[in-house]
Amino acid sequence: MIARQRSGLPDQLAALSQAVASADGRLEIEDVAFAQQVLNKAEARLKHGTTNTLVALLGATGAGKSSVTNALVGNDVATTGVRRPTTSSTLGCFWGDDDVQPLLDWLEVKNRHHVATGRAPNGEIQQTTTNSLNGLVLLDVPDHDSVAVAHREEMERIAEHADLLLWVTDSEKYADKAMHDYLRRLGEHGTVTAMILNKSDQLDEASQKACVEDLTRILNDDGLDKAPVFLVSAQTGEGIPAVVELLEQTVGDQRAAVERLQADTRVAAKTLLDGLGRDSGSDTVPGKVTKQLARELVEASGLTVVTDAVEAGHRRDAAKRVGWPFTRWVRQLRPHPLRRLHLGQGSGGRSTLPEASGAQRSRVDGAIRSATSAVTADLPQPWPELISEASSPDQSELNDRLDRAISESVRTHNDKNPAWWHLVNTLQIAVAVAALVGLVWLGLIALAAYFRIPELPTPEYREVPIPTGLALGGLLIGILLAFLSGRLAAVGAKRRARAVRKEAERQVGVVADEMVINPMQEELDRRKSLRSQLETAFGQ
Ligand SMILES: Nc1nc2c(ncn2[C@@H]2O[C@H](COP(=O)(O)OP(=O)(O)O)[C@@H](O)[C@H]2O)c(=O)[nH]1
Ligand SMILES: [Mg+2]
Repeated sequence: MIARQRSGLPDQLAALSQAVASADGRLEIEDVAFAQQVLNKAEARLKHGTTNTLVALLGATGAGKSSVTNALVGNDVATTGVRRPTTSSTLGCFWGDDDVQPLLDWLEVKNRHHVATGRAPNGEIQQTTTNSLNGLVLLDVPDHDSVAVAHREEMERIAEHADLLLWVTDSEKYADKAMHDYLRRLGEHGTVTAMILNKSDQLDEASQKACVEDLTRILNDDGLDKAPVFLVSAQTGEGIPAVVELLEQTVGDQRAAVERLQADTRVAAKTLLDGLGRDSGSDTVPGKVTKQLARELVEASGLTVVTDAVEAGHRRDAAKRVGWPFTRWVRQLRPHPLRRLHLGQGSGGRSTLPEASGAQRSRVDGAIRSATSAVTADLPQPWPELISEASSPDQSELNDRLDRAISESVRTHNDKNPAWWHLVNTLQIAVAVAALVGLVWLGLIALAAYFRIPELPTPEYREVPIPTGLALGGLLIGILLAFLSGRLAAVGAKRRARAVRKEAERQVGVVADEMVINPMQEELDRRKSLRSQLETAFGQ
């Protein structure tokens, strides 16, 4: 028998148990239930330790199970022949200590026989307590082909719980379809399966050889290439010592129980792995899907309306600070563009971005759908459904969060008015004051002339009368300054709008990640960890 790493079983069982725990809704119910059965059985079987080895004799009616039992026990403990009342229940023959009883209780085998005999080196049966077969529990099981449902159920139950499956057949029955159908399902159990070709006394040497070869070939086809074939005659005792040797080795190794459970674990893991579908290779949401989704969400969230308002608002704010002081108030008559969207300074709460139109909403839906199908294209059900469910956010929550992302990004870039505004403002006021002083001065001169008051002295600077210079210069410089500042502010407005757009795109990207991409990724991660757990359970 080829031994698998004994220490592997606890890890395999732990991994299978983890997979079962997260399998709900993700793997086939029956497959998960089967895996759970394996886990339960393993737990129960291992509780009884591996000092005893349960060997089940399985096969069709009349193959010689009971006769082989008797030959191995060295005593007629099992009733043989065509009509036997005992074959409706299992007979358990045990070698060695009585402490095997709890194990037989677990197996629900009531019919028990303590074997207190052994074989002397010369092959003779003798009374003994020290025996190389101590720890062996040989189970004479009801017929595999029994027409009675209860018998077949009993046979299947024992076959399910035994550590080593010892099939008994003969030259007439060895190709039996029912037996090989059963064996094929045990493809992983090669190391805990052996075949006894009984009644060798009925065959000449050539036929014996042909039978063994044929049976070996069929077993290979069944996937049980590791299962040995023993040519035996229960009647003459031929070949029995080889079977005894196998049993001694198996009992001595104390590995059959673990190997049996490992084989079961592999079958359960393999079935679940098959249900998981093939490894599609990519288990992360592609970067371009993430980017495309964020882009679509930005478009659908009405960001352009907002950045236009940011730009206009910036120009309006600039005009207020650096515009021509005499006409500043005109622009302030109309409401602030951002305030109108409830996005301006000091405006809290929900913004009044245009409600998502039907077209925008379906654009969002479409974007999410195409992100989902890009990710699930290669996956079998139920994964596309699970992933699409995970990545379908609540519409109003999504709108809310997009809205907030945009308000946030406007706020981030709201209160950083450029420093030059202050400087130009001071300059504008100084220039305006100069213009006013000039105008008032000129007014006074005009007034004096009107009332024929002696002419006021008009000082000059380089032949330009100072009041005239102040008035005209002040007005001209003020207008020029306002014009130039306006140009500069327009550039600044564009830059601020761009910054808001960039920040909004970043924040919308975060929303897209949190509400769509991450839930999708989590489901993909779950599939990935299921796969790795099942691969561990399979023993890879
Ligand atoms: N010739 C011959 N007959 C056998 C041998 N083993 C069993 N038989 C006979 O085959 C019949 C069925 O045997 P049994 O042990 O009851 O088969 P079971 O139904 O598998 O338990 C009985 O009549 C046995 O005497 C054998 O090695 N050689
Ligand atoms: Mg029998």
